[in-house]
Amino acid sequence: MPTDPPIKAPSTPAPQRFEDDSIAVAERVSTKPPPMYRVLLLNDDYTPMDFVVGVLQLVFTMTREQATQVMLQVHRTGMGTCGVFTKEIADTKVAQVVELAQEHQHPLQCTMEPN
Ligand code: TYC
Repeated sequence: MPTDPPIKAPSTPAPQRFEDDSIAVAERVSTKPPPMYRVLLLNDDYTPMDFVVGVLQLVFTMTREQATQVMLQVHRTGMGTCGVFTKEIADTKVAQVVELAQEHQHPLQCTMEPN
């Protein structure tokens, strides 16, 4: 029985030839994964614990138990990870946390860093 050829990573495609004899050559095909960003929550002395848990559930779709663990990690150590995302998603989540905190007049801070 003939064996299948090995599966290869996508490479730069062959030059495309047109009827007018012109040729289009792809410069490069990128197979790199996108850069990822870690979203961090910072501790403060004023934001209520229940509020932080609610924000983590809402913005990061955590269960109440997961959110409580992250909140306590932040409360005890000063900082904690909410998740790792592509830049656009990390930007959006940081903005959502900051907006919720401002709406409720809590000093909760959220930031992101390259992972
Ligand atoms: N330290 C806060 C308190 O004692 C709770 C808290 C937890 C605040 C996590 C911010 O990111 C935070 N009420």
